[in-house]
Amino acid sequence: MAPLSLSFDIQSVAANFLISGKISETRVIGEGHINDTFYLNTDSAEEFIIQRINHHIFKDIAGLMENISRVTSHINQTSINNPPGNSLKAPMVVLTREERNFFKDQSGNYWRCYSYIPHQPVNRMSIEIASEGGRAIGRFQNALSCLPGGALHETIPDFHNLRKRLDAFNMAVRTNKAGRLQLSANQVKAIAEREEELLKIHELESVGLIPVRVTHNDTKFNNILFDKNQSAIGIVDLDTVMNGSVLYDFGDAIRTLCNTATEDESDLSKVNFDVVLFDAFTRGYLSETSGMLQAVEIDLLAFSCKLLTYIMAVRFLTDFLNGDIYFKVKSPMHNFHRAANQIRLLECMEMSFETMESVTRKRFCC
Ligand code: GN1
Ligand code: MG
Repeated sequence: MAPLSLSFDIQSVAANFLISGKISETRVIGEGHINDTFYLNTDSAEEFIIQRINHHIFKDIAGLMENISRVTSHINQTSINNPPGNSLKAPMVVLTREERNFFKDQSGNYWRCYSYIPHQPVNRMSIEIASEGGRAIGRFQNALSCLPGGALHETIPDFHNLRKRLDAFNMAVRTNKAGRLQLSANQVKAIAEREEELLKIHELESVGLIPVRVTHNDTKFNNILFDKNQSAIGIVDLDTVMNGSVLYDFGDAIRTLCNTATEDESDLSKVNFDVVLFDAFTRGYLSETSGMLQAVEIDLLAFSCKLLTYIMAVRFLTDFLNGDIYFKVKSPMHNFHRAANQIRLLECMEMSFETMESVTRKRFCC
């Protein structure tokens, strides 16, 4: 995959899509670790997103785009029928001039185009935004519970399979490809110590005790879009929408929302777990989903936050040990810092765990 610094002629890429009007602005946006994202404006003020999809990670682009077309149409259709204040948009796929939902260029890059959802960046987190975010994830899962048309493609097999993630991690430790094992001794130990405990959801899942639903699977809080009134209006980054458990969506949203530092922060004294935001998000989430969730799911919500944080520590450290072959990095220690950050966050969650469980197990109904 060519790095983003290798500049693309986005105007030429855009010419392949059904974009009316002349392009007046293009710029790189987004903080994703996998795809490359560009914003486009036109002289008719119609705004678009163009993305280069990382086909080394998403190996079945046609299947992926079929999923996305189905999911975005369904979410937008459901949204039309919802009362104002309860609607949620997904970006619409813009077709190519050949009426396909992606385009492959001569160098083998895969591109797609979306309509842009105007929104406001969240500059200051608040209880209201956290709660709105929880409602949005809940509404999204609710809407997907009646997605017509059969099973979605599995865009990344075993995406949240902790057993497989740990196998890959243990292999990375054994092979020590990048010669970085010694540097990571403390983090490797922290991961090994928690293996047995954190495999609990995987084990319940393997024997069919966790409901399989259609879920987002990458619910970083910044994948929820807000308007100027701080209402959640959209959900983006739909590449991993497929069969999964609501627990992964809940845990991943909390992992990113309640960290008092960014995921990349290397000063671990800044990393803490914000219980107030956790409470707000959980209330919002359960107000939308308590009718849909089974007892086993509610019971494991707090645990899922530890799990998702642990999975990310495992994945970042595996990539560090392998020499940074998966996540985009800005420095050689980037993945190391991310892993250490997630381990610190996990320790904070462990300290607040009783409080977290008392919040999730109250089963709020409004
Ligand atoms: C990746 O690219 P981005 O930031 O949307 C990753 C997620 C991780 C996240 C960690 C397909 O998502 O699973 O949670 O980084 N996506 C994929 O920041 O691996
Ligand atoms: Mg993503």
